[in-house]
Amino acid sequence: MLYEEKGLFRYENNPIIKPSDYPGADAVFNCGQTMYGDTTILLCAIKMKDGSMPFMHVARSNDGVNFKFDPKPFITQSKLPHIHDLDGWPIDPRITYFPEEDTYYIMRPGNSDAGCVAFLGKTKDFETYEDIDVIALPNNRVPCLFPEKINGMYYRLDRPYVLLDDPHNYYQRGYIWISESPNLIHWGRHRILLKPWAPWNGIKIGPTPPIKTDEGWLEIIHGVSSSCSGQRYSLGAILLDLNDPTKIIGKCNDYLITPDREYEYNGIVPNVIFSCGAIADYKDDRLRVYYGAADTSIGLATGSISEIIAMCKK
Ligand code: BMA
Repeated sequence: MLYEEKGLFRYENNPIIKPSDYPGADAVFNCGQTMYGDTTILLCAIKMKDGSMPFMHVARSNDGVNFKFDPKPFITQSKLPHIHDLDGWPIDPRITYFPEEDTYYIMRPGNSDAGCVAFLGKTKDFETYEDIDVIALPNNRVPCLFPEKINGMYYRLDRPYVLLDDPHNYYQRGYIWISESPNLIHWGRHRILLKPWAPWNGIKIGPTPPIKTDEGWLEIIHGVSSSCSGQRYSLGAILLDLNDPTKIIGKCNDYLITPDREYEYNGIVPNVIFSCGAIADYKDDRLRVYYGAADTSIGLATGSISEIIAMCKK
């Protein structure tokens, strides 16, 4: 193995979900993740071999490693007229459980010829899903919501991006931004929260739904680095002030995990470890991260919440 695991450690029987687990699937993309009671829920976009548009499917597990897909897709292309045409390639759902409203909000990018917008939707039971609205203009990717209001406002993180034209490469550059809203629909006071700062994330970085801890909001982020043979997606972490999440109070200088296994190197997009969230098992001081490996299968990596926080503060 070339690259040490530095805070997130792979489950020995990875990948835990493979395309062969869903009939006709070509790839299982990066998943949203949350607890629904005692059940671990993964929301996976599945690309079919017949080339049809990916839909999002709920996979459930009682032990966190053995998952079973629901028979019907959970999110399909939106039927709402103002969303439908923007909803061309449903992927990358980010789930935030909002206890105060007993609601799971789902933010996701909407890919279309108009660019990439951001959608908000919700569910209470992972049986029925309701689209709410378009909440960001192009190009905005990886939007995600904090799990509670802070000083009376909803907060979100996202990554607007610019397309760079380079004679040798085509890539996007993106920073993490933070904004606030009184009602989840109208967002403003946009601020840059963080720019890439280390070799493992030199091109762009992107957020996942923040996890509340006594020490601050823990954020698993992805970071992209580039070389003449392509891009590499790794995971890292940052820590935000609980009362003022526009303040960064810690960040890992190194990645927590970076591609290093055959199923992370080989697939639809090689060299990718990408996550749309993380699950905190507070009693066990454990963080579970279900990640997309090479945009083809799902792996699990776990780490200690307190150790990752300590790494952020170093
Ligand atoms: C990002 C997202 C991820 C994907 C990654 C690598 O922009 O689309 O879902 O894993 O690219 O392809």
